Amino acid sequence: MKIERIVLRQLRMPLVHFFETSFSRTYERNIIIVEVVSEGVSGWGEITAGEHPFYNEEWTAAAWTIAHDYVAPRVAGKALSSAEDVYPLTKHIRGHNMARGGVEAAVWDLQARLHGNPLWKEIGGGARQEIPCGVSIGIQNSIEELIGKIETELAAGYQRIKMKMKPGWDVDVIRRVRERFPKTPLMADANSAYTLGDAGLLKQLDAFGLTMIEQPLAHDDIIDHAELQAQLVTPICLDECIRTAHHAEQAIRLKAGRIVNIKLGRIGGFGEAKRLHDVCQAAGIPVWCGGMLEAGIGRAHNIALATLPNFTMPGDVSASKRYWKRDIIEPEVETTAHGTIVVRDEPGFGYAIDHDFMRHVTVREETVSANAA
Ligand code: OSB
Ligand code: MG
Repeated sequence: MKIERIVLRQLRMPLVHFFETSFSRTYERNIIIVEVVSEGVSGWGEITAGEHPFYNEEWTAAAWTIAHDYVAPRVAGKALSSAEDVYPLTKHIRGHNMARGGVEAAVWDLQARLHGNPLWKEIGGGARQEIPCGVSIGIQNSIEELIGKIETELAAGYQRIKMKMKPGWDVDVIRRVRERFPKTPLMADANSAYTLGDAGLLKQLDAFGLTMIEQPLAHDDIIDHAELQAQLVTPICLDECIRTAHHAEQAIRLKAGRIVNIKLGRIGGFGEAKRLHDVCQAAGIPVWCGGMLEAGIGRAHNIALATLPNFTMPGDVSASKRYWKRDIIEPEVETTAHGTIVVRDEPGFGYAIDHDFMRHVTVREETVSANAA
């Protein structure tokens, strides 16, 4: 598989509703799409970095530079024996897993198409034909609005509700939601907004029977999470602080959490995501697939990932229409009335790209070609 060229496109797509986390409010996404070409076939990936370096160190503008100046030149022109080769080829770029992972995932999609396989089969998935779905609901302007949104999503069939939390939008909000929805599987995601000094406040959440609390402490911390987990009944789920399979080994050794959120971009692509999946499975730690407000290509990649066997909990991957008036794929990602997404069997990521619409939302495009020399 010789990679002849890599095309980067930056898309600008407004969200149907703002999405607020403990670190910022997003109205519009600036997403980088990666196209890798070999033998006249294109594979597609999505770089999942946010617009600002607040979730992790990556953001659109920097991810473009890293992908264009560092990742693409290390992959273009290479004769790869497998998509597995991409992760080691770019490993000496420190951090920037999303920029690396967007290119890596595109090469997996290309390999699947060259083999005539659906992506889920190419990565060794296929443990389920339907993936269970939850939703992630951002911080709202009022508790009433949050409750209204939860009602809508439960009526649509989603299997669990994740609420974003931050200091000032935590115990009282979650108590109200639990009172209104006594039986619903609920969880909360703090995106690193607390410290160990807040253990007393976080312990109050044990009263609400949450399925888990996600990344309460610093984005790069494992040790304090272990101390907090020892004090909590509620399981901790780790997101930001797990960037490699090795981090998960360390977190498991220290008992820093009982569940792991796997995000394809945060972990640098399918190769390391599979290794992370396997480390967790061997330790009896369930995983689920997180999201980064992806457009259709990233969404479809998440669906493929969530067919690996240890993705036993509902993830954050949900219908396109929750984010976009119009998605860049056809059909859009849709959910069943029982809150699942049916996995598709077409080669590659399983959906068609709406090229006209993608062109319409493209604000920047550059090609990195294999150097003839
Ligand atoms: O922490 O899981 C997170 C969105 C942006 C940044 C971080 C996170 C999220 C989500 C949304 O929770 C997941 C989604 O619906 O795509
Ligand atoms: Mg999270």
